[in-house]
Amino acid sequence: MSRTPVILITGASGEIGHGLIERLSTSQKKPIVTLDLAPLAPGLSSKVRQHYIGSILDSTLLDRILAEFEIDMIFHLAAVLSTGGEFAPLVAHKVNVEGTLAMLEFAQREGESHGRPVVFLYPSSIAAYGIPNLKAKAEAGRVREEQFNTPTTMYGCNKLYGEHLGIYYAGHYKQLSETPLAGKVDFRGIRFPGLISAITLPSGGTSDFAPEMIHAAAQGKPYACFVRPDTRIPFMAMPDAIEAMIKLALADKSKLSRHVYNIDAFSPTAEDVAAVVRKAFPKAELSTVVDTKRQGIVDTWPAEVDDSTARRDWGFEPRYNFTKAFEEYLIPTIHQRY
Ligand code: AKB
Repeated sequence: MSRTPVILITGASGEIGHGLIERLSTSQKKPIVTLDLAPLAPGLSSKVRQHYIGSILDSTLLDRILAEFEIDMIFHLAAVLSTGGEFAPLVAHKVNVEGTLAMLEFAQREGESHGRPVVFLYPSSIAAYGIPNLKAKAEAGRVREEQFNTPTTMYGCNKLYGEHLGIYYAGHYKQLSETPLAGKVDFRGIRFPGLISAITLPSGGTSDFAPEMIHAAAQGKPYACFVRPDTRIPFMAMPDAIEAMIKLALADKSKLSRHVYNIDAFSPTAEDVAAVVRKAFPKAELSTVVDTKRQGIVDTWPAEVDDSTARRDWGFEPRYNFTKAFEEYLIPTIHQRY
């Protein structure tokens, strides 16, 4: 019996999965199969061929998926984020490293079985960077992919290592065996900035202060921001993150000069975000109560990254700058939500 070719999304019930399923279900002909420990959000089940509830570490479940479907493309979103990972580092390692390894091995096997490489889209993160102090952060400018690769969180270490595992699977897998096995995984990664969605809220991240501030204000709830007002890291509106993932996944491989790319959109301070939130929601009750530990994490992340290679190789171009993200996406969409 022939298997149906599909796109597989792991961690599909998380904040990126929501928009990715919506977008892929309208733009791609191929059916979508999803996997997560949790059910899909209401309204999404009808957009996927099948949702599996289970773990990326369950090899029996992965075998079941392979028996039924031919996987052409994987969006491997499942991860424990940077704050969550500091509370449970071993769990983060298991999910982020062992889980990624299991999915790469899965992609490798699948690529071998149908004779062409499986595109493996891997969301990495600005957490892969670790700038030693605020002076160095201020002087760093737009940080390039190969600079400051010294993360300080378990999640950052896991993401950086996940990138290296992907590159290994793409180019060097079992390099001493007689039959060449490398190249059956077409690994493509993006180092995402903090993401801000009008629809979903992240959980367990350290860039969460911006989306939390906006969603709290929209619901009329008070919010105490856990970082200093002058804290600056890169952010991006969720629709641009989703477009970028799809664009890189579909990009002509011959144009890609690297496996992992920075992308950037805007870099407001926490105070800049608070100011537009106050303007949009004049009754917003925003304050600051610095959590020195989480502050310490974002202080190691760059204020801006250099995404010129993504722009050149596969035409990355965000639609939303800071003003547009709020005026044209976040505020109007969030008003409909609450
Ligand atoms: C986090 O804060 O952990 C994530 C990220 C920047 O990757 N949002």
